[in-house]
Amino acid sequence: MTLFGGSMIRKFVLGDPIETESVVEDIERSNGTIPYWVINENEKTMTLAMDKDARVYGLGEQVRGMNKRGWHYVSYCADEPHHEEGKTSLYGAHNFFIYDPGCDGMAGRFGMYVDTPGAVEFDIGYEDHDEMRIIFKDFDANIYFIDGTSLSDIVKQFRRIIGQSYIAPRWAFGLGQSRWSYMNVDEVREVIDAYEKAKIPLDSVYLDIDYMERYKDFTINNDTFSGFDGFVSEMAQRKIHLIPIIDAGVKIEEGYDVYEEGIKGDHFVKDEDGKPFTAAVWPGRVHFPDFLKEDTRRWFGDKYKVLTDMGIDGFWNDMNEPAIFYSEKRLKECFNKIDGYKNENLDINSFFEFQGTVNGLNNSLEDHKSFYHEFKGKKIRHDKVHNLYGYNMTRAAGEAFSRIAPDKEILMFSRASYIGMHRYAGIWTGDNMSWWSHLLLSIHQLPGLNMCGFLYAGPDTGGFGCDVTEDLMIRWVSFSIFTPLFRNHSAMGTRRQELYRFKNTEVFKNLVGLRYALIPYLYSEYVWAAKNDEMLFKPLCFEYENDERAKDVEDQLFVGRSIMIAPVYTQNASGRYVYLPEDMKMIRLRSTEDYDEECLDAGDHFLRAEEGEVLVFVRKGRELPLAEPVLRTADLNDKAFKTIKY
Ligand code: MIG
Repeated sequence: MTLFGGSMIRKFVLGDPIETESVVEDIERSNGTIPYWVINENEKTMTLAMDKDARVYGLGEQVRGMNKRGWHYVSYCADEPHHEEGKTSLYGAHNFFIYDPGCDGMAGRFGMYVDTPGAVEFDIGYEDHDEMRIIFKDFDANIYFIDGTSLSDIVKQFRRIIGQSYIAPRWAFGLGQSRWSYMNVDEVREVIDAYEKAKIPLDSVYLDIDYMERYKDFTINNDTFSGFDGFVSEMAQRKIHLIPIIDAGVKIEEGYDVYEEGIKGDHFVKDEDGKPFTAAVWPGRVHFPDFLKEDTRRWFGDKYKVLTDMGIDGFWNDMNEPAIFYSEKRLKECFNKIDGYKNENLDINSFFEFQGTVNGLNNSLEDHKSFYHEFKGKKIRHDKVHNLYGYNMTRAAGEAFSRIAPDKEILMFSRASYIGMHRYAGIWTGDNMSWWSHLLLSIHQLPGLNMCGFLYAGPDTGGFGCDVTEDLMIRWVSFSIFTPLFRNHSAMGTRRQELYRFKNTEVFKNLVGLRYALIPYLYSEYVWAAKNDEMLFKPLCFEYENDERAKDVEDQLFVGRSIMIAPVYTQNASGRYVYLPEDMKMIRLRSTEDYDEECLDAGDHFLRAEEGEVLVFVRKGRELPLAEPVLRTADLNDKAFKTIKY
């Protein structure tokens, strides 16, 4: 038990948990019982009676709204490109939530972190609206129970025990342009030229898998990206950072150093027979490094030096759930099964079975149960520690940076994550779609991520899958100018969405210009939040806990200590309803030069916000500084050239 500022953190232990190293503070185990919860060891469940008006916040990167009640969520890192409300898992496993009782609730307000590396389900009023139930696969977990005086205070206690969040360099707040993939140096140059011509600020260009030689990590395609280090310095001269992707799987290929060293050093996860487990991802057949092993982390982390030595100072780690297209073993089984169908007359049932055999190949739980890690000298089946994989891949790099590039500040974010990874990197929210509902989803996700320590975060702006439209891009950019990670990324085969390709480039120039003008405010609030275990994005009710109306507002956010935003996320809208929990000054920003201000009373308002107009609300006694817009973060002058006060 530890006492901190009047709150109390108690640690309870169920069974014999695998240590995840997500909590960095030593907290003595409590032998009492977990307040309010009923434990059923046979069913491997914990149950809480929920008050009628209780709300539950947290769980990080997940589907649905900010208040998580009314659905069930499974923590099991998933390569899931369909972020729909019927889903239960996305890429992260973030097992922290706050239970906020109604006014006359029986249980008090508390936060809880269920630290367990395998699958765990949070049924929050799904089976029974009045019950919350945590359903374990293995009944082994460290449970941290946090009493707190307020929602924000509970978050602060939790953040303190998991350690300080990663702080990204300031240039990482500049706009990043990405695409799967820019295929060669000329295509990258064209993108930057076009941004410059349109006078839209830009700080980085992302390199997706095609910069590599046949998708082999830490290699460069010498036909299309020849003279890579020279190219990196050419870009640096233009004040552009190149950010290559790194995938989890290592291609099996004689003569490829990473593969050969991995075999020699015994660095790969193993199948039942103790042989390196073989699966297929982009490079074809791969082995997966056993990131749970300390010396494997050291080895793989050191590999990033190949790129940092060439001047690279940003990375995104992908496919680290890990994503698996198929395993060698199950592919064989699948072919055998299909052989059996060959001369059959497929009826409707056998047809669907046939189809399912192939469709069920990727990311199958059966595969997760067929390979093993070595963790602190013990052999552990993958599914039991699945949620630690991407975390430890990213940690490998994070731990390496201080050895291999001690003078550099490095940007890094990952797709899969577990709490603990927030100390090494940020995350992006993966393969969303160019849908209005996904713009809203990204608004919903940020506070939950912040609660779990992931402050450097953001969605693929404009959407990854599907075809974007100009109005969606305008509205999405109008929101993303506030998120630490501000990256435009889209999938192969979708409509191109670099900002200069749209008709109204002036609007994008102004919006991204605003972003750059906001960076001094955003970055200092971000660093402050990281250093003080605070959230950068807060739902209204985290600031106004006694305001009943504020509790229902899930489409407005406080960003830092001075401002609130209210993004437009529906098509063909000329404005939106905004709830003000207190009197505020509204600024309707079109650019740093062109805006109107209006003081508004607390309460509900319908406010006009045309495409290209951003609504920002300044709190009483606070101010919003704006810097002079520039084309690169490196050229930012921190001295505010305008300050909007209320
Ligand atoms: O199987 O590298 O989420 O951002 O563009 C797809 C190609 C692999 C998934 C990532 C996405 C990236 C894509 N990757």
